Amino acid sequence: MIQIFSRSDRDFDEKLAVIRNRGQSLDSAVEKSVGEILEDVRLNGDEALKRYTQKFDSVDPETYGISIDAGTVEACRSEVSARQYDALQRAADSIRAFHERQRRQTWIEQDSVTGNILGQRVLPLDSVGIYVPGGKAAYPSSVLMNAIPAQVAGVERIVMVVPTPGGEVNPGVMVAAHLLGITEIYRLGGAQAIGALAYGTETVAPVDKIVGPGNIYVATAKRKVFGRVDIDMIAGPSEILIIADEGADPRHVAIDLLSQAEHDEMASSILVTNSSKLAEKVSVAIEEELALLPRQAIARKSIDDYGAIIVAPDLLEAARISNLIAPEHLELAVAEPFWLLHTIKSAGAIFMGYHTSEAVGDYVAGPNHVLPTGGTARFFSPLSVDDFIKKSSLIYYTQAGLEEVARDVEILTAMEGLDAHGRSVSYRVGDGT
Ligand code: HSO
Ligand code: ZN
Repeated sequence: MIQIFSRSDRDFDEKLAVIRNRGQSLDSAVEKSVGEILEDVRLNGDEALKRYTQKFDSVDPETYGISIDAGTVEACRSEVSARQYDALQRAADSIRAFHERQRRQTWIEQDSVTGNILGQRVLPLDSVGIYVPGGKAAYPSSVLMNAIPAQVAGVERIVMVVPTPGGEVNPGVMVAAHLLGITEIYRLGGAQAIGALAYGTETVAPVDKIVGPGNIYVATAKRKVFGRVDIDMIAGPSEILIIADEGADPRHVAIDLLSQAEHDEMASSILVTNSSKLAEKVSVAIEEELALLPRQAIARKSIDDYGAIIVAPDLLEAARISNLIAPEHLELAVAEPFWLLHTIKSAGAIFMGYHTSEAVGDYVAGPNHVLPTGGTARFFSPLSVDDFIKKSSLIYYTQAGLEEVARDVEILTAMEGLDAHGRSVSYRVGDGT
């Protein structure tokens, strides 16, 4: 059963801390083995990749090779129905349309008095690697969400790595890649895949940035190669928080909570409501709905360990609790969601009104479903086109412009004892001796 508690409970803070701190322990054994794998890949390239892929994924390198060729990808088309393909295509179109709005422009401005020019140039990264998990979290929708913003940014080389346990490819993932025109795909997973993308091997040329979710080995490897390459955020266990008033349908709320719980045993699903009647009804509906789910075991564990219904005195207090958690997904299932929105400070994506289930955002609405987890919405944002660009500052000074600032530069350089800095300006304005 999901636990129900109240804002006024004496142990409220402790109960919330269990949810907020889940999945934060660092595992030194994982750290060590990831470090060794990365070093091995850096030194031994393809040979190390083949060894690890055989060991962890049972893929015989002689039979399969490291690359997934066009023929294999093409063959997956027949395993995906026309309806599935069309739905993926429509999702891709709306994701692209949304991300088009995020594009940033280069700007450049000239001062009308001095003639100085200042600006900021925006260029796409040259190359990006997308990690796609194998196993239970292999989602075609995540291929779209990771790759489309990179394409909109103008990234030329998008590489996909995906583990293929036993040599089996995931047709949905392959078709999503095919639909986007991604052709450079490798059968690689785990820390070795991250090593290949960061350092490069004989077969895999290195990339500038690695994005995409993965297990603890992948997350640890991404953290370790950060600095040599860029990475997106480190994905942790995900969460949904729903603020609902007495007008919300308890069954809708229950199913939405379960839609996050079925992802992962470590996922957290929280309802905060000002109605104790709703709290009771949702708790009952969760049990009924749980019984219907194929992924019942995962969802049950998530609900029992990290699920909660919190009864708050009013919606403003509910918003305060939500801000403490800074959830990845926040639903405002209330009569006036746009009014409540003003009280929300931190949340990855905000789903408003009684009709907006998180699932529409996971798939078809257009905004990205790669969102900050584990309270990091306090400072991280959803994956976006911004993640795939770099900016350069542009500075052009005229003689008159330089004369105007020369004195200040001289004073500041003297303050820091950096004479060559000072003289680089003095000489140009004729003060040099
Ligand atoms: N809700 C997930 C994304 C996803 N849902 C993919 C379905 N497929 C992110 O927490
Ligand atoms: Zn989801």
